[in-house]
Amino acid sequence: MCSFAMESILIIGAAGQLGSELTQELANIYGGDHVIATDINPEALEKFDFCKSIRMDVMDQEAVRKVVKEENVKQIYHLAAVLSATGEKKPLFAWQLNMESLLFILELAKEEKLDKIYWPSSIAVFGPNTPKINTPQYCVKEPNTVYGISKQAGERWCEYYFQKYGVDVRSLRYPGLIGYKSLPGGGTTDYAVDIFHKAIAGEHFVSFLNEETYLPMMYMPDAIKATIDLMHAPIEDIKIRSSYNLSAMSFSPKEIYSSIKLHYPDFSISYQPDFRQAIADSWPDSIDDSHARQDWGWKHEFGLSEMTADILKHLPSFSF
Ligand code: AKB
Repeated sequence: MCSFAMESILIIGAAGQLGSELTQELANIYGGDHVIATDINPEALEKFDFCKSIRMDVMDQEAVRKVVKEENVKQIYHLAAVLSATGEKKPLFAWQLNMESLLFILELAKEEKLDKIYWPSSIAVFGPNTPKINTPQYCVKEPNTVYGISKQAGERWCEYYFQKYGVDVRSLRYPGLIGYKSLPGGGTTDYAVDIFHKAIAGEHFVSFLNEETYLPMMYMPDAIKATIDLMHAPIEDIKIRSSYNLSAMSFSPKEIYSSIKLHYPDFSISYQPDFRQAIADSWPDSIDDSHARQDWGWKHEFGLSEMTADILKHLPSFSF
């Protein structure tokens, strides 16, 4: 008698900022029995009581291959990465983790004939010579962070595996992601999450970016919706196989502070730019995402004031 494991979706790096919320949404859609949350940190996996969870290091190729085969994995969301600020502190490690893991997952998808792969790219693929305002999909990209270089190279590999081997890999260039259900780690846009925690704790906020630094940003529910919409779009609608520009809003530390101050009038801020200022200065102020809107119907919901009101409504009673 032979038995077949039901088809599964594997999330690598599930305990991170994006993974925590995406895993929940995938379990809502497909059922917890079909979703496997994996992360290198075993304690962080405790929150995934609504789906399967396995402690797994993406650099342990045999372990990943074993899970894919034994659990009949058909789709992988590969979210594990070192982000921009941490990447500048550990450049060789960031390159190794970000690149080797992606290449391995693409190769595995080819060998095992997986249905679909999702891999996040970022606005970090752009650099100081990129047009800063309404940055187009196709333009000069000369990233000067290790994270950005790894995302740019990763995009080329994604397109290569699609064109040469037919691997259905899909990707979005996320702006800074802001949510209240999980904490980011090691990014340049993280200040826009930290600021809410300081506001509700009644504490002063010190911004590591100066007051006029505009960056593209997105509220997490929009990012989750974009990811699911992209992955559900018919294959013929996906015209870009590197990664899609994606946009919702753009603001500076001063503007998000003002938005929060409307709800918390005593909230105070000061500015002490550090090494992350140079990273932010090399990235676009705003993004043109018309290809995503045309090809698969992307539409964002939240702007700065809607996001601020929603976070300040939920964060005070949310426990990590
Ligand atoms: C970071 O700041 O490194 C990330 C990103 C924009 O990809 N949030």
